[in-house]
Amino acid sequence: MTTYFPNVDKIQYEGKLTANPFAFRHYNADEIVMGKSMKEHLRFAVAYWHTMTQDGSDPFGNPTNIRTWEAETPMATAKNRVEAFFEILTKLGVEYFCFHDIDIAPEGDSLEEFFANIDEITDLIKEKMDETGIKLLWNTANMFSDPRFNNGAASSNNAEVFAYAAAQVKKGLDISKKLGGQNYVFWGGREGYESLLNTDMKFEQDNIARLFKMAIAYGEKIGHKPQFLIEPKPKEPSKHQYDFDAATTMAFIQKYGLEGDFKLNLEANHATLAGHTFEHELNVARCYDALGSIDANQGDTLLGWDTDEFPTNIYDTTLAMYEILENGGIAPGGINFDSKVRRSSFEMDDLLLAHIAGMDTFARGLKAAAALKEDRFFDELKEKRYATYQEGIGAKIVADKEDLETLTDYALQHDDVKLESSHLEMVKSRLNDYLV
Ligand SMILES: [Mn+2]
Repeated sequence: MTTYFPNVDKIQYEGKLTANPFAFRHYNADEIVMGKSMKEHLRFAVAYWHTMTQDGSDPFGNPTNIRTWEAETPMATAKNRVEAFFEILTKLGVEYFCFHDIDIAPEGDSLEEFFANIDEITDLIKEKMDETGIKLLWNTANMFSDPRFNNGAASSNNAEVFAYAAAQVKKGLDISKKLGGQNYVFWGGREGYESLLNTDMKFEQDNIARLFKMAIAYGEKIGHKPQFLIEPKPKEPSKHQYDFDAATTMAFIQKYGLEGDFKLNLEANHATLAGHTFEHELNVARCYDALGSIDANQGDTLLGWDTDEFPTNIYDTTLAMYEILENGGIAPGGINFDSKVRRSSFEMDDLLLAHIAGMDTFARGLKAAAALKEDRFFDELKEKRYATYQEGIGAKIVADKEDLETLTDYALQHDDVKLESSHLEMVKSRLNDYLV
């Protein structure tokens, strides 16, 4: 059997003192944290697009990545990629993966040829899944790269584009059923507008909801209902994307009555592009019981675009994992590395090193978040901060027993309000103790 990573065996946990770069220093799959194994908490997934098809090119430079799976024809390359991908998953001990339709199979010269290529490649993927026990976290249709999606997919001004997108979604659900996909994602990169001068925003959003309802109906028809997820992003490639952030997307989901079928797939770098922290977006989703899955990566605060870097910031992963613990876990979603190696990390083995870094960073985040939860660090802070609602007038307010008149009577007799300091600097300093 061909191996694409001949120098690396299965990655093992060796503890933080190891000098072996091909070892986990913090991620110990079977270690129990708060009653569950780390792998059950984290449900890691590898993203086909960044890991298998990203070539290291940028708007100013040619591809840099050395990829030994490149072959004579696009189909031969696609088949090699399946082999290499499952070698990566197996060596990392990652049990889930995600892909867009165009990542796995060449588009060919027609939609019919594209679908035939998808059928052939998903047969291979299914064999590998059966052989290894690795599962499909989610798949999606790429409805943004081809020039036909210039003006959107479901939100396009051209009905033939809508039909084409619908065909891709149908195929996506067919292969989700074939591979036992647990979730199905919609990311509307081109679902937005360039100028309101020629855009009917309401019409376009109605059409996006139409496509989503068709997806729900088709899932019911074929007896396969993955958790549907919408992935918010504020901009890039569109100037203004309709699924701007978690709150905007929840308004959309509620407006069109999609709450029973749709949750959110939240990405760290999309959160920061929207001017939020990642934990803010996760918390918003939790407020609506709509935290579905996450795309793990990080942006660069010095850059205004979506850099999709592997997560290495333990502060961020700790606060993200805290939200996930508060959510009671992320299943049937997972932690998908929507992350790409930097242009200068062009060797094959960098793909493994980058995932090891990301997995270790999330493992550290999990451990720190579990300690925060076990110590009731945030619970005690918040209990104290909202204590005035536990008794007296506060308890009556939250029991809905007061009104503007009764509260006016109360305030007239209690107008000497005393506040307590938040001591926020001390809180942040104590939080640091959990990270190191
Ligand atoms: Mn991104």
